[in-house]
Amino acid sequence: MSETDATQAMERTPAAEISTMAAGTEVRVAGWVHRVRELGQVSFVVLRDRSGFVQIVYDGPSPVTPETVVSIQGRTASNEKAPGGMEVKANATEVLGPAAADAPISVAGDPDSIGIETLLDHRILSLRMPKVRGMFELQSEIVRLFADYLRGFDFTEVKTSKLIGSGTEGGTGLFEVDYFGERVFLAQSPQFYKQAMVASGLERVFEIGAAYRAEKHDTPRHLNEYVSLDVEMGFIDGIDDLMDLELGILSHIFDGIRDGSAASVLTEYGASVPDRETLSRTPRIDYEEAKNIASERTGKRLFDLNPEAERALCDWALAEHGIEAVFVTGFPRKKRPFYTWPEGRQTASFDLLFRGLEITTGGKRIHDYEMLVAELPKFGMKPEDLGDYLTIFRYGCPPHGGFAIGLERLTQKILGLENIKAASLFPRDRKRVRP
Ligand code: AMO
Repeated sequence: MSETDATQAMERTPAAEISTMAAGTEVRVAGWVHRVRELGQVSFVVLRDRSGFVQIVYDGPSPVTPETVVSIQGRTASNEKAPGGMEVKANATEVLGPAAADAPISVAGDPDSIGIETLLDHRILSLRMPKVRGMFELQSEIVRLFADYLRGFDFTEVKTSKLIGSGTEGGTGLFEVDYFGERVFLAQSPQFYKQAMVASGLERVFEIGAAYRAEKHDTPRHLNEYVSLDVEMGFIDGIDDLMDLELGILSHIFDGIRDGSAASVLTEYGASVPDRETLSRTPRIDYEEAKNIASERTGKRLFDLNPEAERALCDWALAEHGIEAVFVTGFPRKKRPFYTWPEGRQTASFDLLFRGLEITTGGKRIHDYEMLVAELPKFGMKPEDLGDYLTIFRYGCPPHGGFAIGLERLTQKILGLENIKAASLFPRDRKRVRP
């Protein structure tokens, strides 16, 4: 066996585990060169892998440069100045993937000192920054915990098509796609399909998928493509069932990230999440009451729950209930899509505002065929506009409702990010469709 083969065959030790090993152990570590420090007689290299960092020591100059992917064989040695008090003295270094020396941003730098546009312009490299990457490890946990919780209550995960024949959330904000000469759209939400799956007999479904909004504005809270965490449930009595369910989901997510593998990400961002008891105090207030509270707190007469009102309402909830979250219920009919269950001039619907931002919209749906057909003209719609959607209700559908949480908005608010774009791996906005 050649020396290289022997190196490859040795088990690879995760960087973060080196500090737990005895001095003098023969090890192989592999990863990216994070930082190089040349001191003449010796040089120090910080190696980065998925688990963390380890310090490597070379006699003389270092044979490696930043971002090169290397495999290093060596022996552990105590050094109180090394992370965790242990480093690796290199014996053999093999370059697995060389890196050019002209990187436009330094991966070892602090992402907070670089503007969001620069971070996004160089996304392939900025995603390597441990603090940036950590955000997506957290997101992976959020998604896992969301699914875990719902499966525990007999929800089935579905994946529905993102190519649709007609809009689900109103006619604006649709991206058109040329589908073999026919004009179709990218789904604004899985709204119709998740309802169809309740009526299919699954009764309880959830979906984690992309949603597309052709909104032209460029704000810190909008993306043109986002990940929607959708829930739909049959046989509900009303929207309190849905809000209770959402609090259960969020408590499970918050507990899971506070106490699990993503805890270090919260620490790095100096972030925290509410505990179960605090979250259970989230008030539920009517739309009109919400407007009054927001008007009072902003000193302006508000006719709508605009972003300023959302912030004012969360401040109010924190002051009055000790939680920076509030459910606003009973939105007026003209503010909700045609599929929402009407209650006089209002609707059986809600938004959840968290830390000053709407993170969820939900509601009870119209499941009665005749009632739905009668509602359509009020929205300037005809049954023909809806294709097969009405079939869901024509052939028997239970009372049902659901909601959708925007993954990036939730991440943004958990970590206290200024701009939602930071919480999207490869964000899509007015100017950006690559990388
Ligand atoms: P809505 O359109 O309010 O409701 O969207 C639900 C949630 O999705 C997120 N969201 C967005 N996130 C980033 N950028 C955007 N442009 C964007 N638009 C929406 C928000 C929002 O609260 N079908 C209904 C949901 C339902 O009733 O089940 C819907 O899509 O977090």
